[in-house]
Amino acid sequence: MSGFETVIYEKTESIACITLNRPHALNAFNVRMRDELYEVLSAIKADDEVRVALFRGAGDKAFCAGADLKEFLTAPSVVKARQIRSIRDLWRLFLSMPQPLIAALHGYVLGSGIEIALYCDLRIAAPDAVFGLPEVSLGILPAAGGTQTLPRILGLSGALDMLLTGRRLSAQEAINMGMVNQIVPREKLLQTADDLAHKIASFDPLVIRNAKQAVIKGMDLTLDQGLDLEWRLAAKIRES
Ligand code: CO8
Repeated sequence: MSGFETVIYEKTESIACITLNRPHALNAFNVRMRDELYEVLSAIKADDEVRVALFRGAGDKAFCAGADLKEFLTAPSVVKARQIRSIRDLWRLFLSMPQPLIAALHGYVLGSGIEIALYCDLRIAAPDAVFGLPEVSLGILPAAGGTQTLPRILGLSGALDMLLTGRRLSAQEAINMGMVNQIVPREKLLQTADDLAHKIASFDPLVIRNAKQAVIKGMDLTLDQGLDLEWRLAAKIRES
């Protein structure tokens, strides 16, 4: 797949790599990026060869500095936005991805940027990563899932701390709060993420996909229901 303007999609063996590619605007998320990510994720989801997908940001300064605020000022009406979301709901697509997603994070990881990272299953950060949801200071609510994904990862108090104050977290705070899995020197970020992707890709993909499903779906179930789910998925694998 090629010809995208805002993302770079590369597939090497069983690893897909998606680079948010608007470095001049700190990889701000615009409508074009939404559409291109939708296309790329749809292709990855349907591609059984892909075992792991890796997200990164182009340039030195940011993974993604949030929604494109310049474009937001010229946004279509709420009705139009709702129509588009019902046709191509990128955030539900993220949530439905069967393959593990890894985010390699550096620099600014703000607004929609952190919301993309929160849909990933593993987050590796460089020491310069800065995390924040500045939406309240802009007079809006996070609308790419942040109010729902953040408490599932940070717990209630950490999520409310970030959401209500808009304060930014350093990489160290983010790892202390459980938002990132590891911090590695900037120059080792991509290699570490790639090594992790290869390690996961070396396991049986059916097992990995079902392990992910058990955990992600189980989060929304009672423990009792979760145990049933786990049993069903484990049986499916045994039978295969
Ligand atoms: N949108 C558009 N352009 C941006 C954005 C952005 N979010 N962030 C940075 N840029 C551009 C700047 O305008 C600048 O462009 P130019 O060189 O042409 O002037 C270039 O990127 C470099 O940025 P700075 O010079 O500002 O770099 P600094 O290092 O001085 O500052 C900051 C970095 C602190 C990240 C600063 O750029 C900043 O505060 N950016 C905005 C961050 C922000 O508030 N993002 C929005 C979060 S809210 C969100 O994502 C939820 C959804 C909101 C609306 C939904 C609509 C779709």
